[in-house]
Amino acid sequence: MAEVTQLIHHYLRHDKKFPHVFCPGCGHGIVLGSLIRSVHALSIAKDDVALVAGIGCSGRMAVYVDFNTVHAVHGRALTIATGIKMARPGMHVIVVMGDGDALSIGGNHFIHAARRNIGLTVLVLNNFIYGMTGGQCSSTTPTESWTTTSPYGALEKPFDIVNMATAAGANFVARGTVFHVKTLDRLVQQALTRRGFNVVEILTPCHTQFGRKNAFKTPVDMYMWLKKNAVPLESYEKLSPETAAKRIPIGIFAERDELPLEDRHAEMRRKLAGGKA
Ligand SMILES: Cc1ncc(C[n+]2csc(CCOP(=O)(O)OP(=O)(O)O)c2C)c(N)n1
Ligand code: SF4
Repeated sequence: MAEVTQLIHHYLRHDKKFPHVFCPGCGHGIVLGSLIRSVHALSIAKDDVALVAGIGCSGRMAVYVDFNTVHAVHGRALTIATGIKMARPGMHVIVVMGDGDALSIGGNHFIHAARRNIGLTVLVLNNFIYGMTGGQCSSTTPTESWTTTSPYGALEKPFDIVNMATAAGANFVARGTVFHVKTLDRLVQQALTRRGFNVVEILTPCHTQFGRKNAFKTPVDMYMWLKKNAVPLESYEKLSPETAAKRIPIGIFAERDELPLEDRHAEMRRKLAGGKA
């Protein structure tokens, strides 16, 4: 335990930025732990990491962790991360966003960053809601769920982040949860070692704004919900269509080796310089 605490202190701005804002039991803290463990396991130096986060509860991560950090404008984390990666292609540029940040206000940037296949590691913390601002519907709120802006049940169909990232051209696309922590660490580590646009959707339902009105009233109910409903892809594929419709597959959904944008850009510059650059 002491070792874990020491490790975490090495990576956090623990003397300045705490106490944190996460509600007790919120999965966002688990994602932060997974990110720290993954960076540590891969021996990536803190100075070689740029962490860009959007706005929202998830966005607070950039404030807490002692990398090079930007707490960006809502929905624009990917634009800032794109600039950093193009200027410093050797850096590990990690982007942390909520589902609102990534798929609602930032949805257009998300599909185009995937299309460009720029070398970013993107963690989308999908809590099905706008957590920080009081629990309004987001683009991933399941149909018929109750939220502050859908008091009679949401009418719209949610985006499937994995399908969208895969269709738009991302090199690596995975989904994990804050209940399946060892799997999550593995997925985040794989994403960090992949070139090109790599996305891990992380299911981390907001029990405060979403769960209380829907399927889980407490953090424990939320973790039990994830335990029951999130199924490894290999098992998911063997389920009957009726059961599969009620479950969410987790694991790796796309693995490609397309050249990242920054490499194609470097190659173009080399050609324009007559092969001398
Ligand atoms: C341009 C702009 N519009 C709206 C807001 C208000 N706002 C702050 S956080 C947020 C929602 C965040 O939701 P999400 O990205 O899903 O993150 P979560 O808080 O759920 O982790 C909104 C709408 C803002 N900060 N800036
Ligand atoms: S409001 Fe929801 S997402 Fe935000 S810290 Fe609380 S539980 Fe987590």
